[in-house]
Amino acid sequence: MSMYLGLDSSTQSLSAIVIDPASGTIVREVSVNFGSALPVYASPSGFIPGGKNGEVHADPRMWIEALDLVFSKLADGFDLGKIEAVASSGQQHGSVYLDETFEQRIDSLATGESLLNQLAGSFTRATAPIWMDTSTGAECAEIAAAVGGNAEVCKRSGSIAIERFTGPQIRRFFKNDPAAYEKTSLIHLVSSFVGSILAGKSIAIDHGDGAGMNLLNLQTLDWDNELLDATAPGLRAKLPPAAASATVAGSISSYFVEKYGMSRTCKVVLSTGDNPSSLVGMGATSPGTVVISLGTSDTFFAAMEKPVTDPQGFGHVFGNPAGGFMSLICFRNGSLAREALRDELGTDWSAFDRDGLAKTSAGNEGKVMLPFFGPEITPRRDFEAPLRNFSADDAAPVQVRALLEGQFLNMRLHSQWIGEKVELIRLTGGASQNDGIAQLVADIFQAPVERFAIANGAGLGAALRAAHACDQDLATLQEAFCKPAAGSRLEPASDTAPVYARSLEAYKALLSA
Ligand code: ADP
Ligand code: XUL
Repeated sequence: MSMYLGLDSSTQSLSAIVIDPASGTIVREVSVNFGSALPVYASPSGFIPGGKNGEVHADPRMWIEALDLVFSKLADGFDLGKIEAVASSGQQHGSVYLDETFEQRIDSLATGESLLNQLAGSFTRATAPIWMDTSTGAECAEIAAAVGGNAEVCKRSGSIAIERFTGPQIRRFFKNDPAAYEKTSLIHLVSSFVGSILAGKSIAIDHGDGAGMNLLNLQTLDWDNELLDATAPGLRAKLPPAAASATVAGSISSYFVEKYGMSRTCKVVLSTGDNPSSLVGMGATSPGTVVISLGTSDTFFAAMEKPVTDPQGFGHVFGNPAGGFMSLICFRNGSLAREALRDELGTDWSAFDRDGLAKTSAGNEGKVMLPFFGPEITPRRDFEAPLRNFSADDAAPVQVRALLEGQFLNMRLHSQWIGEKVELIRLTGGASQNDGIAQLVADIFQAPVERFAIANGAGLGAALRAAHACDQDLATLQEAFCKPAAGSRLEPASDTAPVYARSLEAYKALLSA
């Protein structure tokens, strides 16, 4: 007994991690890749390709089918009866639209039938908009105008009206298909949708993921009446309540007991978004430790005690599942830009590594680049060629250093609104394995960098939250599970501090040029 299950329904896959706090080990990890395991949905990367006008949607039936698949894999040769609690994490902002039969269906699931067959009839919107969707520019403007401007939306919800956030997506649905909106009796986020199926009843939306909707008031931690009215009529009645992430929603549905051998007493803890969940899984739930994820895009997130908002409107505030709040800033030009320059120069990642970077020195002799190879959201820029204060014909090592320094100076500049000192950086994502890039991050932020062996911080965070909700001490759990890989820690070179203070000024000058 006393093992804990964490699920993570991400863009491309549904994964599961089982932890055993007594031995401090991960005892089981399985994953279902939507594209390869469920080709019938024709979504090789987890969404329906070719959406028009910025639409990026996924078929929610794919997520349901994956849930049965992941439990089959988990139960194969493993006694799921040992699991005391389960929690889920999900890609943020995506929304699922359900009719009045949904709650009754999840409450009476027959084990002889699949989840898909029993739940497929409950959608009022065939597809679910996900976080990559940019189709709601008009709706964002309408919501902002209705409540008195974006500064007001940001003050209330922690973010200005953002295209991918759930409120603007709901408004677009209401405008485009009012009859289907009317028929919708329940709207869930991806995370709370999965959690509801597990619990056999509609569960609340937690403050972590709920804050990514442009609907949650960060002061009252309830849905904001003005934002609800600005979004769509009768919306409060269609939303589950908002609640603290650590809430136990109930026990597992008998479907999972009878079909997969879960214990009848297994608790279901509220779900949260993948970024709040990663904050837990990366051991960063207290201010001072920052997580920088270098994936397709780069993200920067950290715990904060009070909900301080970004006066420029680029950053977001979400709930911290361990209590309090967290910042999140997304930089679209992450690996996308690094790959673009690598390919343009006809080089490989070695040019970005320690030896490649050693051909130039910190500060790049004042040569600075705005690292935007495509549209950027932090700061907002339409597509333009990267802007340099030096020649585009300079040697490859100069270009590489200029790009990397530009990326992390941009990150340092646009995270200053958080107002917390960066004491320690936990680096994750594909590019974090690159020692040259990791050292540059340490130098530009003047803070040590640690890297983790675990790739799925969100899934681990979910499992840790499940254990925490069963009265296990979170700090002790994080000490046992959130350990940096041996030899992965890098210290900042202190002699680069004044160099990067000057570079930051040069970067700001180029940005406002
Ligand atoms: P995501 O989860 O967003 O799909 P990952 O965190 O898996 O992304 O990161 C994948 C990215 O990591 C790749 O697109 C690649 O650009 C980058 N990457 C992988 N290895 C290296 C390396 N050695 N140096 C720099 N970038 C790398
Ligand atoms: C955060 C965001 C993404 C998704 C995808 O605002 O849109 O990080 O959570 O995982």
